[in-house]
Amino acid sequence: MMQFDEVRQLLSQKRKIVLTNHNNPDGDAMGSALALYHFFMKMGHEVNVVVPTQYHESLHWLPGNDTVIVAENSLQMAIDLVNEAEVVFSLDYNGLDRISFVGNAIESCSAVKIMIDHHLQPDEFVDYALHNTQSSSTVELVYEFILMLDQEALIDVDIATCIYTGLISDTGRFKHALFTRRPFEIAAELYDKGIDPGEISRQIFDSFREKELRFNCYCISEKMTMLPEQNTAYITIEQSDMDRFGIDYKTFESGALLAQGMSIRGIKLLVLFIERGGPVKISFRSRGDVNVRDFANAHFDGGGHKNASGGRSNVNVSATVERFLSLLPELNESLQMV
Ligand SMILES: [Mn+2]
Repeated sequence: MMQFDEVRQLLSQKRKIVLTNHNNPDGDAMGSALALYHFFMKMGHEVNVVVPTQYHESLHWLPGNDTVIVAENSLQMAIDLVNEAEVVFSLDYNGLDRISFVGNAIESCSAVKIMIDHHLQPDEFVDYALHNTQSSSTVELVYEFILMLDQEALIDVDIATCIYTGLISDTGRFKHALFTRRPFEIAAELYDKGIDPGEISRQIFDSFREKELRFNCYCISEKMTMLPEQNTAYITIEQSDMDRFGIDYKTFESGALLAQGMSIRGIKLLVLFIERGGPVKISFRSRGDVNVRDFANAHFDGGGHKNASGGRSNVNVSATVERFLSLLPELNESLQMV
């Protein structure tokens, strides 16, 4: 592992930098990449943002979005950029299995690799890691990274806007992932840089297309099963459901639907099963001591955070639900706690 002084030294000369984030990047992943894009450009580096897959259009307004290279659309260009890079950043992910398309290139390239991330159990594929699971978001650590380089003065309204986007995305507008006071302090600093918090919040959270809102409401109304004894609900979505509403599974952003489900009074666990091409994708949200990271990790080839995790299953949706229901008693004790 490198020391931070070596990182500082490395970045004191003009470098070819590639910023990467995870599959189906969310507000934190895109906010981290684009904040650092603007920051390193201002430092005088040659910078490219390479993301593995497409992402939701509610993030397309972010400053710098035009420069983003989507590997699934421009694979050779993405791989060439990684291979030519002198420094590669891994943002908001800590395992190469989180980045299809460019994972192999990142593993084998000769660049210095730097991880900035807040997920549990990082793999060891980088030369330097700024990693803290107590951080609300990766952008929080991006902000700290800029401070560590003594470059706070370079943070302008574009950089601040990208950081604030990640902050409100991962905390659900300061509702969760708050282990410290730091997110509030950073938000105040960003406010002083001239961001428009109301407008950013609207862009991220109030940007449904009609069909998306109708689809989410349909899922809650028709596709959600309550298990009142377990304070649990689950939602199943099959390809035909998405087709009916013209929803593309590749860019479907399930965060809002999960948040709606978790707004039921007394709910402790919400599980979303989505058929999307290959394996069934599973998302878990929980409250309090219901540890969905360990549960996803033990049974569904997944992981994440204690109260927000994901996994997958190679059998169809109904067989996956059967399996989930047979395993649910494992969580009974924490589900019954008041
Ligand atoms: Mn994140």
